Amino acid sequence: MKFNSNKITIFTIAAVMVLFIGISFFACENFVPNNAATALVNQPNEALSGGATTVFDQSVNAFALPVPTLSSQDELLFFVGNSFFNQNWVQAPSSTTARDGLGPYFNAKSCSGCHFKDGRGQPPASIGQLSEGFLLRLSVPGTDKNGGPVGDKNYGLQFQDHAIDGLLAEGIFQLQWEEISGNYPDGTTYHLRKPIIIFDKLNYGEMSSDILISPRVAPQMIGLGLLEAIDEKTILALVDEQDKNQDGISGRANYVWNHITQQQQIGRFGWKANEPTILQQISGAFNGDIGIRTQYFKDQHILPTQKKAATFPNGGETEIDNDDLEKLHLYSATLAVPARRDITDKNVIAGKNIFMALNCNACHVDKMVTGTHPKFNVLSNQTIQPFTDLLLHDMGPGLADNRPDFLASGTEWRTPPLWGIGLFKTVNKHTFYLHDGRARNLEEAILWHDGEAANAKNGFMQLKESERKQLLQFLQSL
Ligand code: HEC
Ligand code: HEC
Ligand SMILES: [Ca+2]
Ligand SMILES: [Ca+2]
Ligand SMILES: [Ca+2]
Repeated sequence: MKFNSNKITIFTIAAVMVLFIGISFFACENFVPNNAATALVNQPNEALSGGATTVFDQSVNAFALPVPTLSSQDELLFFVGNSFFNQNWVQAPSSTTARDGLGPYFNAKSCSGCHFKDGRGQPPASIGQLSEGFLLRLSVPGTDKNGGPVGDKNYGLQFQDHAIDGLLAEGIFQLQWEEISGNYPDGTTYHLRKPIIIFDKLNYGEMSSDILISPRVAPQMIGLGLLEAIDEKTILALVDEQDKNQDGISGRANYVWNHITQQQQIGRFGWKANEPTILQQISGAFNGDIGIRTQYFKDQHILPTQKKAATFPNGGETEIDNDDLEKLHLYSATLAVPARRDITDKNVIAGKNIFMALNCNACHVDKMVTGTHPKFNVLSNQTIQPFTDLLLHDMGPGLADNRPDFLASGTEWRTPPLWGIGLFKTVNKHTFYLHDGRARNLEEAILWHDGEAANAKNGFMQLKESERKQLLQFLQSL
């Protein structure tokens, strides 16, 4: 393996050390960059990505299982929550009042319509195809009174491409793809693609000329309660806003508005860490994605140009009651993380060494210990391998959506957890990665890294082809 210079290696070691002070010291022991052959042996519990909450299913249901340590009572609630996740909401009025109130504007009729099999969504393949877990966030420049984005006057904060019978959807969009090619230093060619969003139809007037659009796919639902159980101070210990250790990486936390508690709070969920809690994320999803009102979000967001929508019947002031919302909350927090596979394969082990040596784990942090989960105690005190720091990083202009979201700038994204990414193909029958699904495989996902991750990307490009393969094999084992 080639390295840019010894300096980078030293910085890397320093980075790893700084990152893990306050958490633990084991990462340094792992770190044997120049001798892949003798390097890292697997740690005890290497396969247990979710600690004692890990499950061992590698099938199409790998993301759909409850943590095995749930009490039998909570397991029952989990399965009721599961039915709320899967059920299609219908237009009011309906004889099935327990699930009416869809819309008036919406993106999908159920959570699982986007988070299919609790897995990863994908961008629409062709015009006219229903998007499976893909949506467009919208805003205009500026911030609202809580520091969040400001909606477009005719289309709000999200483009809803469906509406109930009798109303026009907000419109139709399609993606076109710009192809980009490049070469590795060894001469091998690679190809990338970048989406261009085209609105074929806008049914409620013009969009602002300074509209900001952020395309996003639905993330996999696993391990979310574990991420919520990480203490704030554990996350903040990873912040290096001034890049004091000079490794080029300066992660910072997003702070977002918690509508439920009415205060600023560290953001953890969403592609820009734009949501503070699972409860708010799922209530927001009901409201924005399906048009279902909860105790927390009662506004139907009917804009002045959409007044006709207000004349249609709705499912009541709240369209799902709080008891049922809490079951979905438990469900969303306790979907288990599947165990790693092939951990004794020598290529996988070599790939992990390369991952550490390239400092990928400065952002994709390989080990953390959860604190106390305020609600679901089985998630507390777990040693987990999430491969995220939950922080925002400037990823360069290529990935930028140029749409700020609370403190996240137009070029910043939250490091996504890498646990489970090798199973997308099994669970969701595709291998699209990154916030908008532009990467067609893991290799393309790495090649899009830039900005704070430029060193890591350049290090990857300078690897021998066989070493690149080993790194990808390691990622497949997650
Ligand atoms: C139209 C597709 C769609 C529907 C329907 C949908 N989601 Fe999502 N979901 C997304 C997208 C896209 C994101 C990423 C949002 C962002 O970055 O702002 C997301 C994010 C999430 C997250 C945060 C995951 C993470 O890793 O940060 C949770 C939890 C979630 N959704 C739960 C739900 C639940 C529960 C429902 C049903 C009430 C639901 N979603 C309905 C598309 C959808
Ligand atoms: C500076 C922080 C940083 C470093 C260093 C970094 N990444 Fe990432 N990584 C990110 C962020 C942020 C994203 C999400 C970007 C997006 O979706 O636009 C990401 C996305 C990914 C994804 C796609 C995940 C998904 O769920 O779609 C993979 C795979 C990945 N990184 C692997 C790596 C590897 C391998 C390395 C080392 C060669 C690396 N990363 C180094 C921050 C980093
Ligand atoms: Ca409704
Ligand atoms: Ca809208
Ligand atoms: Ca740094």
